[in-house]
Amino acid sequence: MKRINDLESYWMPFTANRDFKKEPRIVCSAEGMYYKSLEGKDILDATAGLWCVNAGHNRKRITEAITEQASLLDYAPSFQFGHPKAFELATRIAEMFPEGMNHVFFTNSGSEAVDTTLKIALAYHRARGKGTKTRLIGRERGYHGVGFGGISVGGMPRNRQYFGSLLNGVDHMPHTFDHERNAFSKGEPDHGAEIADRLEDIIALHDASTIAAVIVEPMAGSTGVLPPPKGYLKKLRSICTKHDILLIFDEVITGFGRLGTATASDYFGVIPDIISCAKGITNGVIPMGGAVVKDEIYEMMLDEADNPIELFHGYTYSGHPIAAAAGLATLDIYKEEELFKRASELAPYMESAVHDLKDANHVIDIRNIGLAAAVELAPRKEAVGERGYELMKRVWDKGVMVRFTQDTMAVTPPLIAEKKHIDQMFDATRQALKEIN
Ligand code: PXG
Repeated sequence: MKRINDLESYWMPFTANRDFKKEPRIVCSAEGMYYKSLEGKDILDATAGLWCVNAGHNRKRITEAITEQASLLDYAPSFQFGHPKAFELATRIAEMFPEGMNHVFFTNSGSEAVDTTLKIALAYHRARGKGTKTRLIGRERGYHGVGFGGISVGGMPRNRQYFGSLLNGVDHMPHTFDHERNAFSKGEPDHGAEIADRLEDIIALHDASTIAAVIVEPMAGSTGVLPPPKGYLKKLRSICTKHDILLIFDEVITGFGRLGTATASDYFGVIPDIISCAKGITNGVIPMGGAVVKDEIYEMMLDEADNPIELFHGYTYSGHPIAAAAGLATLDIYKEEELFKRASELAPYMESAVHDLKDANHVIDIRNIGLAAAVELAPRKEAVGERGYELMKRVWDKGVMVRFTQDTMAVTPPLIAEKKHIDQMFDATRQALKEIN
């Protein structure tokens, strides 16, 4: 018989399983800004789960909504049938997202949302008689989830190198990180708008008639919080428009308030053609994602379809009733508590608190935008990521959960955070930095 506390059977994602299972970090409950660990210790959530628990933990309104929904309608198929809450949630998202983007295709995760955006882009061009437009352009250091589409357009080497040849017909723009010119920038860095022009080189190489879409995170999150250089996204937008290429913003992290606005598109004043979203859509309580498209795309697909079913795509759980109920309750909270505004009001405080770490041990760069901040450490010689991993464990021992990608720490608290929580996060980090070599 298995022991209850046997940790072996669960193969944990994106985790050093051996190391974790020797020294597990397990949480058993959560409330507001805090988790409770297995040992009964309060752990401050400086990562909003994995960038998803934007309204904080255990919100009664959401838990009640899902309980009620489960006993009313537990499941309904979304192919050829419907249920009210999926329609209602799509309408509510459309109201919140940029003007003219009024159609939502539901998925169950960010990875599926991204793959959905790419498939819509291909099918759209084909429907309008431009079926040669099939190439997809991503960006170095981009993270678009872990589906084959997402890792193909993504630019995180380790997420790609183990998995064969991926999709063909994909190219990548250069990333926008420029340590020399932009280290310790606050908000959008001053230098690098011209990096967008490299897209013109890629178009010149392949010809616009072969390119369907460009996909970027408006703020690159997973790679370590890289806000776009000033003017960069506007340039991407105009190059895509000029060449009849769809622009996709992957807003899985930035959607629903991370930058203090409903979307990053809003924040930067740049409207893409398709947006992928997930995470904050349900406050992380039930898995859900979506692809939100411009009206022209939806209408073109419906007008030009060669079959009554206009898009041969969908998931068993697209628009799941319990996820939809969680989504509606979540959007109610965002609205009533004005959490996006609250995030934008707290952002300057977090900016100054994180930049106070400038002189701490090992720190080589600090970046921030909205309620997202990164502290980058110098890697140890021939052991990239080791120092970051050690710091993450130390900070956990001090009662704070932070997230590391290699040697870059990301702090992305729930939008309900208060100044005292921000202080606690960075005090713990400062202390831990003193303790590691
Ligand atoms: N796109 C973006 C921009 C993301 O950040 C995904 C797609 C995939 O979403 P799913 O729901 O399939 O995981 C993501 C996910 C981190 C971290 O530490 C970030 C993500 C997931 C896990 C960890 O930065 N983002």
